[in-house]
Amino acid sequence: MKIIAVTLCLSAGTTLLGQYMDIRINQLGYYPQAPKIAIVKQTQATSFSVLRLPDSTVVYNGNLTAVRYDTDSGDSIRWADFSGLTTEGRYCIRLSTGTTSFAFQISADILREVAYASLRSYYYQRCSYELTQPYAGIWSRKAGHPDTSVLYHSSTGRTGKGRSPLGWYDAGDYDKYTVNAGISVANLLQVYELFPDYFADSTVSISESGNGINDLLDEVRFELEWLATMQDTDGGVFHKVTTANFSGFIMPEADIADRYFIGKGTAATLDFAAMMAMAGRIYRPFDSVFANQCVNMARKAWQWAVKHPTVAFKNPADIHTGEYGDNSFGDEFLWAASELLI
Ligand SMILES: [Ca+2]
Ligand SMILES: [Ca+2]
Repeated sequence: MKIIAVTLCLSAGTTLLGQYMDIRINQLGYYPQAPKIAIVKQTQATSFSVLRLPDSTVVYNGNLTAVRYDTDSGDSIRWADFSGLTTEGRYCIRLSTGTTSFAFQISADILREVAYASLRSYYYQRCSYELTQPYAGIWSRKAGHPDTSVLYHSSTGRTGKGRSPLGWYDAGDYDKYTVNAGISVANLLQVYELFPDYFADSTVSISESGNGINDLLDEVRFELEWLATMQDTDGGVFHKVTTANFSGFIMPEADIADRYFIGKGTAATLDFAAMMAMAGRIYRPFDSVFANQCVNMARKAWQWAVKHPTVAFKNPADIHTGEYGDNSFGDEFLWAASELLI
């Protein structure tokens, strides 16, 4: 009997879920002035209402579009366009068949939490850094990869060891790549330039929250401090700091294989020049000493690239981590020159 009761509950729940899923909404919600479209799989419905929650007052009525075929999903669907509803609040959609959607929000802050979570994702990627309460929650962990004794791989033309701590792990491994840093640092610093108050101090809950400095600038600085260690004395920039092979799925502190500075290349050097030029411009009001260092490093990198304009990075035979090769440097020259000129 128990088994039958559980089965009935599950099937009732599945049916309900199926009905909700017949109305596909943006589960994060909608900005008040943005287009608002729900996709309706229940094509026998012809009209819809939007109900304000929790009182279920109808605040908007509309007709569904004619049935159309969605080539991406392979479904026959109708659209419910409720862009005309611009009042902030919590709502659900009800079709003429009686089916209702999951609840959703209309709010001017609708993407704020996910934006903060996105920035905090870089905090979770910190190398040489222990993640602690209250910032890391269930993802608290020990520090890994101090990178205070990194070997110069023969591809660098140097011998011995150097320091390369801090920075963010790459997306799927514990290695650190200069060219990959380029896209993250550039996008984040551009967000700061466009919306300087969005990630104000203490918005994101990282260990530098409360220090009086914008939390985005704090997080990017963690990457820039690592990047500064990647420039060789001649101005050229190493392509990456990695182990010889990927570590596999182990905790950071368990990956104790030797780490190497590897290669130099035109792409890494120009990306570095661009990032440091941006940093010199953006951090100047808060730390002019650091800003001057960034500009000097950027210029030195640019000069190296002008003298070595076609050095394409290739993985040495004994290195099997991400290559991120590039044979075309026009885009990197354009980016670095632009940032240095601003
Ligand atoms: Ca801060
Ligand atoms: Ca390129």
